[in-house]
Amino acid sequence: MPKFENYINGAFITPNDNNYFDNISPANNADIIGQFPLSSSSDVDNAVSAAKQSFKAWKNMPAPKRGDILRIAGDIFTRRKKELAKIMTREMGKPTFETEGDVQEAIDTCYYAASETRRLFGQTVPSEMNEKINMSFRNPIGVCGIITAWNFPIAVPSWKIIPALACGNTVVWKPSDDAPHSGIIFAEILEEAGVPAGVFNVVHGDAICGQAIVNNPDVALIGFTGSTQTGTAIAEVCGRMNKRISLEMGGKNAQIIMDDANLELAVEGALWGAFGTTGQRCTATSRLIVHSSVYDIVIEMIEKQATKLRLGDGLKAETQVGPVINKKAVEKIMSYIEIGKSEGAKLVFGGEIATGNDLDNGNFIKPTLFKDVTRNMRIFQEEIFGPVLSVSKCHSLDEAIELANDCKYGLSSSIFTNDVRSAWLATKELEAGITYINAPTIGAEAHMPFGGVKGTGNGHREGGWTAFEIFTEWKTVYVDYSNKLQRAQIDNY
Ligand code: UN1
Repeated sequence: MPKFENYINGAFITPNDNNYFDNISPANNADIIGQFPLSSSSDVDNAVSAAKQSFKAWKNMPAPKRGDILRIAGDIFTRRKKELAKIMTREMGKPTFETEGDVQEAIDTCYYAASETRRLFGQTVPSEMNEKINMSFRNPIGVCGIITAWNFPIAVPSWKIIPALACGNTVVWKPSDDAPHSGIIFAEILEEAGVPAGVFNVVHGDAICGQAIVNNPDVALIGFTGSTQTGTAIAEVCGRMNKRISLEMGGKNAQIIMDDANLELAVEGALWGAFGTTGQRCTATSRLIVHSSVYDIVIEMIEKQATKLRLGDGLKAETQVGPVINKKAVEKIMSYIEIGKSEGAKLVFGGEIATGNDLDNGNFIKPTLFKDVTRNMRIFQEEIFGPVLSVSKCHSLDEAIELANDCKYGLSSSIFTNDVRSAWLATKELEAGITYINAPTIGAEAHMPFGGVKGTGNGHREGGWTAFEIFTEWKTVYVDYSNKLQRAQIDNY
């Protein structure tokens, strides 16, 4: 059985306590991918101290030179895209066409960040006084602790790690224990690209390891993607320790279908939004809000196509929907299906574990649709993170928007309509960080702000330029060349 190690200070090394966990394939639980370190806080301390020591040299490297390294990382991700996609699929399940897209997002992020290192805008503004210059620069923050989920094992970590490095920070990353192999390849790629030893470190493990990163006083910033419960707990610690924190948490994203929509397109969007990645995206469509005059036909159209979706091992070319991540997820999703039934929602299709042939050894749940879901039901309100779509009826645009907003999360949203006014009213009123018009709730691009309002985030946006706001802080500089003491506010007026 292959054994993998932490990546600390430029080398793959054994965890201090010599403890490891098995990485199990969700498509076939008999397939053990390898053993990965179950790190303790002493491993985290070593990684943080390497990151701390390498910070000065890295921050002092001219930003465009750091960008050159990240551009090469993009080239290596490109070269290894297919190989890496297979590794990701084997450990987290989604089909290879999706994992290839996942790697592509990291490639886009590397090239985007590399070009931003030639800008990293500051400001130059007039002074109140003569012969004085006012300007501001962006400085890196220090050691960044990055903690991520398994559903986008390369893309989402890249949204944090690559801009953090571009800005001159050093990084300690804990990948999810459901997708650790992807973390190994990420380290190999950054090493080959020329990221110096200690600048980027990977520590594998469970919550103990994550907590050690959050609690380490030398970690100045935490970037987290995961559940609202964990993110909120991390934020409490960071609040006490005065650390910067950027959170990407849960979602319960709604797609609205109006009576004037292109229904074929809207249904295609709903299928991809709800059952792509087996519903395991923060941006997944988990609520569909359909105008009463097209409600029955839309459900019929979805049923016809969803029941034909081919479930299976994501490594097989014909697979459209992969497994869910682990047995705990199966239990959680199945319990929500029971909750939906007991709340009085009508199960239209799915609702059970998929069995037969290649499915018996994996974690497969049939795409599931509930109709007549009302706002007070838990399946309308709570994040399920699986292939379960809840459909609710609306009678007007106002009601649709009001239903969509009746939820504690606010990541993504979507409306299918051919009416310009409806599209713009929805854009204005939907309480979500992202709104798609005539596209599903998924499909974010690497150079645009990504994040949510309400229970989804804490005001930060990853992706695009906004990530550079997270990973820098301002240095303000005044240069007085008047050769006399000029006292602002005092001598001036
Ligand atoms: C996530 O849902 O966890 O827009 C990230 C999308 C992807 C990224 C999703 N590009 O669905």
